[in-house]
Amino acid sequence: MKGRVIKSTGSWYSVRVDEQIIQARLKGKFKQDDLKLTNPISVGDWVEMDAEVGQPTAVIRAILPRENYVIRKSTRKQHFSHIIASNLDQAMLLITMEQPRTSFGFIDRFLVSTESFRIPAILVVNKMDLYGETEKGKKWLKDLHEIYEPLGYSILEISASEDEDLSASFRALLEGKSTLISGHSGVGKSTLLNKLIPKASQPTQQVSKFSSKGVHTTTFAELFELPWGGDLIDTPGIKEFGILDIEENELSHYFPEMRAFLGQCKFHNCRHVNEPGCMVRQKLEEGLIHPSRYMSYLNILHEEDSHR
Ligand SMILES: Nc1nc2c(ncn2[C@@H]2O[C@H](COP(=O)(O)OP(=O)(O)OP(=O)(O)O)[C@@H](O)[C@H]2O)c(=O)[nH]1
Ligand SMILES: [Mg+2]
Ligand SMILES: [Zn+2]
Repeated sequence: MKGRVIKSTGSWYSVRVDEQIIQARLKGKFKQDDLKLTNPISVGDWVEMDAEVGQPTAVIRAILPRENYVIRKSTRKQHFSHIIASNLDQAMLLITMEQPRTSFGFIDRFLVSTESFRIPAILVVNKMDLYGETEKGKKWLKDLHEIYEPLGYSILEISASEDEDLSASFRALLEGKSTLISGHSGVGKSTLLNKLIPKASQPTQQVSKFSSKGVHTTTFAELFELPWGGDLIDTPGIKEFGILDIEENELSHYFPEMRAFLGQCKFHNCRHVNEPGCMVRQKLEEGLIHPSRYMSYLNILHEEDSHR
C-alpha cells in the first residue's frame, strides 16, 4: 500500500493511507542517492509499505521519487544534511518585525533556498497587532512591500492569535496544496496552523520576554490535513535556512531581479562584485536592484566563500 509520511519519531513513521494513520518502520539498510542524510525518510515523503502479518503496523519498502525537498545542514552531525520536508507545492515564511525580529537578510536567505529548490514562496507578516499601527512598523512594512513585491513574492499581513477569520484569507492560497510553514522560533507558526486546523492542537508557547528569542516549542516537522483539502507542514523554528553548496556563479540565478540581466555582464564568470562592465552593478546604480537585496547577495557570496 501507498501512503504519505506525516510524522517521524525516531525509528517509527506515521503514514497516512487514505483516512487511516498507520505506524510503519524501515527494515534493513536504505539506499539513498549521494546525499549524506541524518533522516532517510522525511515528512511529506510518499512510501510503499507492506502490512506486518498479524500486526497493525507496516514495513516501508520504498520511497517514491521526491518531486522536491527542503534541506538544511544538520546541527548535530558535520557534513550531514537533514531533509525538513519533501513534495511541497509552496513554502510560507512567517516573519515578524519584533518578538522575534526577522531580518531582511534572513528573508533573502530563505528565498534563495526556495528559489534553488524551485519552490514558490509566500511571505506572511504575523503579529500585526503589535506594530501594524506604529511609525516604526509602518516604515518596516513599507520597505518590505517595496523590496519584495516587485520580485513577485506575495505578502500577507495577519495577526494569527487575534484575527477572527483567517480561513477567508488563506483558503484560496492553500486549498489542495502541500505548504511548508517556516520561520524563526516564536513567530507564530503553530498558532496559525491551529487557527486553520483546530484539531491539530499544536502546542504554542510565549516568546521569552528576556531574549525575545523563541524557545523551540515545536521540535519536529509534522504534516496536517487542511479542512478544504491540502496539507500544512508545521516545522521547528529555524535560525538558518538551507543554502547548501550553491556555486558562486550560480547564486545570482536565485535572485529573480538579477536573473533578468545575467549574461549581459562583460565577463561570463562575473561575480557581480567589482568586475568592470558588470550589468548587475549597473542596475543597482540605476535603482533597479534594491541595495538591501544586493547586500544580502554579497553576504551570502562571502559566507559561501568561507565554506570552500
Ligand atoms: N501578539 C501576538 N502574539 C502572537 C501572534 N501569533 C502568535 N503569537 C504568540 O507568539 C508566541 C509564539 O507562538 P508559536 O505559535 O508557539 O510560535 P512558533 O513559530 O510555532 O514557535 P516554534 O514552535 O518555537 O518554532 C505565542 O505566545 C503566541 O500566542 C499574533 O498575531 N500576535
Ligand atoms: Mg511551533
Ligand atoms: Zn556582473
